[in-house]
Amino acid sequence: MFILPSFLEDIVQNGQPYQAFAEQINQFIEPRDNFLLSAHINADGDAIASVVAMKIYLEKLGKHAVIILHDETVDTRFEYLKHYDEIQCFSKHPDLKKYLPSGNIENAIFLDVPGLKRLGDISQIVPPLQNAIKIDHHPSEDRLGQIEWVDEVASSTTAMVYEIIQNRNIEFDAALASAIYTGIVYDTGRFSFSNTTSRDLFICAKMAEQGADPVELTNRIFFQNSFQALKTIGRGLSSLENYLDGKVNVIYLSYEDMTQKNHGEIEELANYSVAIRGGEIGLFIREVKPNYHKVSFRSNSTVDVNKIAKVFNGGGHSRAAGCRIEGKKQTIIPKIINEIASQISS
Ligand SMILES: [Mn+2]
Repeated sequence: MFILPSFLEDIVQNGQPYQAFAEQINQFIEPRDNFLLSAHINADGDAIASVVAMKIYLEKLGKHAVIILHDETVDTRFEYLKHYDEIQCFSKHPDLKKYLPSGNIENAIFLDVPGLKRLGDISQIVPPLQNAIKIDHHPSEDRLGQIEWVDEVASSTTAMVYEIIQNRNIEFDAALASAIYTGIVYDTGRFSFSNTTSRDLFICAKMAEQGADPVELTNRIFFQNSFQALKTIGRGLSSLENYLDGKVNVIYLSYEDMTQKNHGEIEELANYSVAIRGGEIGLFIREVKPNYHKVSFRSNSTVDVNKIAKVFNGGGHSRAAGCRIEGKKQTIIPKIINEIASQISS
């Protein structure tokens, strides 16, 4: 156990100290049991780690939780996390009795997800508002619970879960510390994105003291690709094209290019799309089904890519967002570039 220095307890985000939210959330959890834990579709490192960390915390409090996601497959880079094997897929009829003594979902904690659309199938089993809470750092889309702690400045949802746990002075064992470290190192792009704060470094230093291994975790997440994935990354890099006088750079992979199994392993290409001098916005577009594209937006500048993604029914953060678009490469790229051009000029 460690005690936060008082100046950190007083840090204020969005007008309220962390501790006020953490306290409220702990008061919600304490009298309850039989929790559903869930996160956004295509769960990433922060979504998975925040859910896992919450499950470990609930267990330490003597409570029971089932993790159910929309996704049929979960990124195998995170298989080292405790409870990874217990992540259930909604469409495969999860066994509630195995995890919940009551056999039913009574309460829910939604993590790293701004609204119903991003929950996918899980939106079908959302309990009444008074029995649910949301902890997230995306711009909010729907109300999902009676308490909503939404902090758009937080680096990651996992960093917010840390605040909730430390509010109760619970011991961080190695499994919990590794989950917290994973979510933060993932969502900050190993402490390189603009969302990285001294607070994240502080938390991760504490987690390293409690048994998280920074070398092992960073390498597992970022530097252990399959042979096929690295070849695909190479094809993506050689596809690079620029638009709007070099302000926008595009990496494109066709359906035939996508030969690697784990799509999570090539998402680094999104970050390469803005790793170009003079570039302001990067697009990583891949054809995940014939004539159906997944698009990742990255912004280096003041351009809010969440706004652009929203035009195409997607969303995310101001500097990193995504959407899905139907159509052929030749039609969707000009559509997106035109939208960016109009947003830059307005
Ligand atoms: Mn996140």
